[in-house]
Amino acid sequence: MPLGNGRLGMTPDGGLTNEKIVLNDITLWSGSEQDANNYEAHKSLPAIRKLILEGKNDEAQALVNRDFVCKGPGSGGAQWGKYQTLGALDIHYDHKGGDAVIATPEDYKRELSLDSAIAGCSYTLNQVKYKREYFCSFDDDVNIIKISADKPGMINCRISISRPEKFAVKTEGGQLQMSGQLDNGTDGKGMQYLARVIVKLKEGNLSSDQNSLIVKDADELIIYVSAATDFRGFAFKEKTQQSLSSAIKKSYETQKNRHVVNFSKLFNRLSIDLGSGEAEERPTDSRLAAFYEHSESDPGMAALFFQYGRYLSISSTRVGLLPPNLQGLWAKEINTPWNGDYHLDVNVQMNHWPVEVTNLSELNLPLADLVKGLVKPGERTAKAYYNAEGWIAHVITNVWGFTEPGESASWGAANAGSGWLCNNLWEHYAFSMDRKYLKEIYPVLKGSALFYKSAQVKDPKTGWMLTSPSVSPENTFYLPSGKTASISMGPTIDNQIIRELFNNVITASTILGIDAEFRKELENRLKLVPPAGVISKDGRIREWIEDYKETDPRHRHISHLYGLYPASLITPTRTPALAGAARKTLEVRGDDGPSWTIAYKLLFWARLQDGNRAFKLFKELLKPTLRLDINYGAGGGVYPNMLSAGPPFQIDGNFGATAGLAEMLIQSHDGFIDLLPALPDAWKAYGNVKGLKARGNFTVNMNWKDGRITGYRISSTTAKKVKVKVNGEIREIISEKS
Ligand code: FUC
Repeated sequence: MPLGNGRLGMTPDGGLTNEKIVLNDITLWSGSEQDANNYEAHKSLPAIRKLILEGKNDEAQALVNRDFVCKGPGSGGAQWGKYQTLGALDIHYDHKGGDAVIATPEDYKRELSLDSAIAGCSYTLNQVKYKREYFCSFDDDVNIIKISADKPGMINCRISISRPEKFAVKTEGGQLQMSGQLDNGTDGKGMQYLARVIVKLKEGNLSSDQNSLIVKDADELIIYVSAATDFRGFAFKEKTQQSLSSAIKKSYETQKNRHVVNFSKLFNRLSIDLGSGEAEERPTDSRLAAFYEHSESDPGMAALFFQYGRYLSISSTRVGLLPPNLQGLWAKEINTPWNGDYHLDVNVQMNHWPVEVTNLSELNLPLADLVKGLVKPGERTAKAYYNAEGWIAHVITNVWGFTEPGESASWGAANAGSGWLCNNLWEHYAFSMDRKYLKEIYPVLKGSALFYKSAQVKDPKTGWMLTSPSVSPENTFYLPSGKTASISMGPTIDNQIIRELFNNVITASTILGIDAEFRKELENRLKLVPPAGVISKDGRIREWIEDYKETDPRHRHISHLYGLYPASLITPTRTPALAGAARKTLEVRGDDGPSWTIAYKLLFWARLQDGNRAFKLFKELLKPTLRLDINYGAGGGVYPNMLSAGPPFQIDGNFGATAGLAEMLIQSHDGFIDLLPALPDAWKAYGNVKGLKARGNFTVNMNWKDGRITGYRISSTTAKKVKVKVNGEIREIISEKS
């Protein structure tokens, strides 16, 4: 049951006698800032580019691997770091009567309330009803666990805290503390952290030994856990004590009420009802199993998964801090898969796709902050490798501002990272219309555009200006010689990103009334940027500028459809031929893959306005699985707690699906608000949604019956003209003032 308040996370497992509660802090990273730029790299650039032009991409790739990757071990190194679990709280319960004689509890139940962000666990043992309640408080910024029983003196337990490495535990004046310092990859003196645990008892006794707090014969127990790190110089020792002191002064009910009030301010902005069915009464694991077989009889599942995604967004990030990483906030290990980092070739972007349209706009800001921090190091990288102006980030980053190429050419040389991030930054403006924000991010967008503009080179064959060297994220192709390579010039995604970014910078500079000259330069350059898509011999969108065949036709990345989503360069109405080629591309790629891939395909089909196909992808995404291996191929799904399984656990599948479900209900990228653009048969009968957002800062409520809109309301802070497509007809209306 993942809980979080945007900084602290807690995942209780509901163990009967031994409960493990995984703890997290979104800032807890090993590693440290480094300069892994190869400042000589640009000297190899002419040779690399020449080999690519000669069709010797494999030789170019060897050169990239030699001279054009980051210095040192890159993401495999200790300095690069990892997002890690903070540790775990272990509670050993001693149920009176002796656990040994108890076979199974009665009425064992665990629950997670999405609209209050509180988890629960209850059961009856030896005629005593026990209840546990957990939340990561949005009030005092501490984790709280309340354990009670319906008979006095029944709470007996030992509470300890640990992590797999780099920790020391002590008890002091009734407080249990765990502290430590992670490896920074240089002198070992990396990030410091501290977790404090205190308890409040009703009746009973508290004692402690060196490593644990021991509770005897209490009627009720409340555990408070505060934790923090020294990330960005945070006064973690003082702050953790202050939050505890503040929390303990309040009654449990007051704390809980304030928690719910604060959380609800975000969560309650949107409500969704897609109809209900009997399946809702089932426990989640059995409901998931049934959904995969009979999805049409459980329309509420999509609403649940959608709201779960919103719940996870609110729980895993907060304004002023860090964006959700590959595990959101809920890593349970030290060696987190893929370092639990920020992958820039789809994953961190996907994590943010739902936030605007589902009315959680400010949750995009931590990503914008992260990106602002990449500009300075990215300028060094642009110079070192491309002798170019502006800034670039390649495929992966961490909290230490890594922008260098990755350690291997096949994936590490992608040029798309920084430009793709700029899409997220732009979308926050497109939805919020916040001019002040636009002014703030303009230098970031401009710097990114400047990089591409100054790094592009002319392809003598076509006359187009292209990135070189680059890769289409993580994919490989056959050269005519039969050899394989990943390095090429101007992969389609780069061209789409550049087209979109230049247009956004042109629009932004016009709105802000600045940089007329640079705007002109971009306008001119745009004439030399390849179109949004080129159709291959077999009717698909080409992934590369040449009509190469990919080595894996079912490859998980479908980067060349970037123009379909998140960009809106390809649409069924404006570019029907390209939309058709996008369909064909998706047919060949197939519907399976790691969960994020399935979610992305759901989004693509929603943009192609095929509701039933999008729904099929949703069903695929909800395939129950317990797999934990690192998967690059087929087999994505969800775990019984509905966290997305790549496998392993990777939260982008949850967020991508939430964005996809929203995209089935509303779209606003084509100059008008489209209500129900991709409604599947499964949701036709009835629906009611309140609080969706559309570009232009509109809030949309609507309901429908038998596939037709029966009522809608579009509001905005000031009444203004807006086009809306309702039941197939576009009309212009004046929005209501909200
Ligand atoms: C990219 C994807 C993988 C995985 C990883 C975190 O490398 O290709 O499937 O999602 O990011």
